[in-house]
Amino acid sequence: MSSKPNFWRIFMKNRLFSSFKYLMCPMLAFSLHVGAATSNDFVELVDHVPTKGVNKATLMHPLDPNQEIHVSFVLPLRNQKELDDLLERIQDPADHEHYGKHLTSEEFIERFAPFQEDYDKVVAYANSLGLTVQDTHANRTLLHVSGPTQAIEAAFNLLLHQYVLPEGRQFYAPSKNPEVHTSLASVVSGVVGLDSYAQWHSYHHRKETSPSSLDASQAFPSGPGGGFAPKDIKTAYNLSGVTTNGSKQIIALFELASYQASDINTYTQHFGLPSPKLKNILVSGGSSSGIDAEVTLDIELAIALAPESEIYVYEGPNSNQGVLDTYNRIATDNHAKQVSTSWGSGEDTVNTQYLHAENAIFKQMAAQGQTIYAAAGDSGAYDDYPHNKSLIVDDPASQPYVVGVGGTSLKVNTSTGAYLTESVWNNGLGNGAAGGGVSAVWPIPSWQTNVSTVYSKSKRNVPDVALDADPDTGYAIYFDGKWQIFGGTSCAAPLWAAFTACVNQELTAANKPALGFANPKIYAIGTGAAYTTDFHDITIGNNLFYHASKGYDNASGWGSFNGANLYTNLTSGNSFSITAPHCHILFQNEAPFTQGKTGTYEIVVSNSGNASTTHPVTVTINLPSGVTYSSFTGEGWSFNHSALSFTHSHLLHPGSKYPAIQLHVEIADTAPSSLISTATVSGGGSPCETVTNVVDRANAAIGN
Ligand SMILES: [Ca+2]
Repeated sequence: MSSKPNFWRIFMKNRLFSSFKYLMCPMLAFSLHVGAATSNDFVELVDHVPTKGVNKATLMHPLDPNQEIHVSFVLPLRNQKELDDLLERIQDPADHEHYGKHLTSEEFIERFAPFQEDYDKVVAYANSLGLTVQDTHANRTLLHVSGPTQAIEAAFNLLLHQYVLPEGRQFYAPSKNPEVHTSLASVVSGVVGLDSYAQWHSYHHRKETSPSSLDASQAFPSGPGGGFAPKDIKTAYNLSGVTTNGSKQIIALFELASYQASDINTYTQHFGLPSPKLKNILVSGGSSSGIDAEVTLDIELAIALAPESEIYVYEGPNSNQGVLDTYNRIATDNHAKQVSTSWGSGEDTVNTQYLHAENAIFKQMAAQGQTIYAAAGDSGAYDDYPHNKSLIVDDPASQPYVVGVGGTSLKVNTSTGAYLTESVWNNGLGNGAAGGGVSAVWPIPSWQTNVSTVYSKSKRNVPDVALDADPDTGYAIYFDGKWQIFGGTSCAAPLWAAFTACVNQELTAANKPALGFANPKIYAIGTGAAYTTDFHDITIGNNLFYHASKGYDNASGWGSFNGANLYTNLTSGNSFSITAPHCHILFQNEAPFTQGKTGTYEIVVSNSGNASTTHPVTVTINLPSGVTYSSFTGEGWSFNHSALSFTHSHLLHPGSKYPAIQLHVEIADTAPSSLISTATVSGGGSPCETVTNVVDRANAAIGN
């Protein structure tokens, strides 16, 4: 202990000197605009100290003043009430106008993203503080910056301290909440990355088996070592008859580590699957954690059920800032309609301002029709075990716009591979059990309120669904140059995402909207007549606290998919109606045309779909040679002469029609006997429709 005061003093000297240098920057920069900065010119951003961690930890020393710290400014979305309302309507089958009408990323940015000028203001502020802008985000909700500890401390008027937990793990945290200049008070809602208390874990468990313990007499599961092979998963979960394979679909995998492509190639070659279509997207410089079994098994299991899909592997750093930036990149890219994450942290290890920043990203995914599945954790009802044996659920599985995926133990017929029984995965405290319970943060979502068996009637219940996750009934995975058997809810999440890729493949081919945020549909099925055919209801076992029971339970959600049945339900629209406008066009001539005279076409556009049009509708006419435009009548239509097109900007309700267009034309003396013209209607959110009109010209001699 005698050396500690000395050590402390040396650090403090450095700090005082360097803090002074950095503190000058914001003062000078902002004094140009707002006069001399005083403490009144700064506002505190609340809820940034990880008090739960700090309270049980021992303060060690100030953080090294030269350590590089990465943080992201968080900018709140605009029009949040409007967004919440839109999300409700997008998932409401009774709302003909909005149901299934997902936004593009551009539409989302236009309606809900922070303004560019506000984003620019934050960039200028970061520069004035001497911080380095590392990355900008297309939706302008995050700005990734970095600087040495002393610059971060000066920028936000706090100190960063190093702590140690009783179990020996170290983390750093701010001494107090950060402050930003008042001119940014309404523009910045938080700063993520000021502490490293949360540890983002992956949720897989390897089966420790010696080859001699394998029973060679068992035909199934048929993978190396007795693990589930891709076809075994399909057999057990009734997917053998589903012929889609994820073609033209992209699955995004959220990762905080990397993988070895040779492992994936061996997996696909061994099982006779197509060559993997992998794309790596490094976020915030990528991960520094190296090769990890998690990434490998996520990829292999996504391929197992959707072998023709493209797999986008998003790799970011393992920190709050890295996690947030990586999720946001998946949302702003909006390439993947199905996303899987097998990384999480106890809901109590991150502050609510962080959870709300994550939530904004998942709302954007929902608005864009991206379905995200998250592993519910592998410590049963005690997500922070062994650090803490309290009832805690995992983030992001407990987020209200995420599908939380729990774990089961699946037994199949060892001769045929057919489904036999399924119970909640529970190998005992500390040995792996299915995550599930009740969120301490999020209120119960609307789609969960009419479920009688949920444990909590006021908070979000987790998980939503489940799938085999027991390493003892685990999956054959090729990792690190050898075959191994893995379980964990990590395995269940990518399989659900791959199943969704197959569903979306069929929906897309049928011109229907993507599945989108799946919980409203899953819960509608769960509480409906199709539940027992679409799902395997888990009624046996517990996750160390919550017990499985008939219907929904907090140990296994609604259970595992009965593949082909749920697939058919989700793709045929039995459980919900697909709605869209359909601009139908009538295009006819009022009377036979005569050479050298005028003729008249009548054009009527009606909406025969079951949703309103969403933007202006245009009719374009293509006239044959010998017929030329003369004049038109038609209330509310604007005319473009060079394109020979008419546009109406009023939205058209289902079953109604626009005022008719009377199009008067001149018929040349030389016009042929058969005049073929076309009219195309487009816009309004409706598929394009083209109709042909053939008018036989009357004999000029008779007409005269
Ligand atoms: Ca159940």
